[in-house]
Amino acid sequence: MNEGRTVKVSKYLARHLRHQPEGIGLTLDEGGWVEIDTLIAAAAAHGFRFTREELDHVVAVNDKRRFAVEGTRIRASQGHSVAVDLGLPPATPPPCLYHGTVARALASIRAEGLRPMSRHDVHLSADRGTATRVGARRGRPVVLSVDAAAMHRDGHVFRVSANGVWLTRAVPVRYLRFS
Ligand code: HQG
Repeated sequence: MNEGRTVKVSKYLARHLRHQPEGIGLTLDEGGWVEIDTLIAAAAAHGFRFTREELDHVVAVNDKRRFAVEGTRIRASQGHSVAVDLGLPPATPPPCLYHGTVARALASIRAEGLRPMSRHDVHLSADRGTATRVGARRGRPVVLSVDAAAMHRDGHVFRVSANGVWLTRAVPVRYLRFS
């Protein structure tokens, strides 16, 4: 399976497992899971064919381990805009987490802190490098530091996805460092 095909199948899976399952007539269960056979059949019925072997390859080689397979089912590990409950337990974050963004978002972030925008949660990274890559998707990256220790102490709930993304509902501006 070549790189282009892998990316194409991965993007298709991300779109339908996170954002638009109904676009191909799929219903995710409340944990975000769907039967792999059902997914493959729904995609084929809507003009996009891939095999179980291709799906397994995409899941295995995905750079961010975006997808989790459990038995006969698959789900996206994070990043949803549709309502799902990933069932992740609250976790204690490292003292400092990072968020990658771009300069044009800063005025609004300074005013209202980090918000989940179209997703469920604000996505935070444990290392600067990952946050830099996240920000770079939108332009020249700006990395903000989050005082996760103080947030945790103050009762804000953190969870960590199966692929190591730290999730929290919002980050009030007092916990952000902009330098
Ligand atoms: C910004 C990718 C204005 C925020 C990545 C970001 C990640 C605000 C954008 C995952 C704001 C939301 C998520 C505020 C936040 N005012 N802008 N108050 N609060 N923003 O895509 O974190 O490749 O929903 O800085 O690797 O960029 O899809 O979030 O620029 O893990 O697997 O609003 O998506 O993963 O954008 O990325 P997103 P994100 P995948």
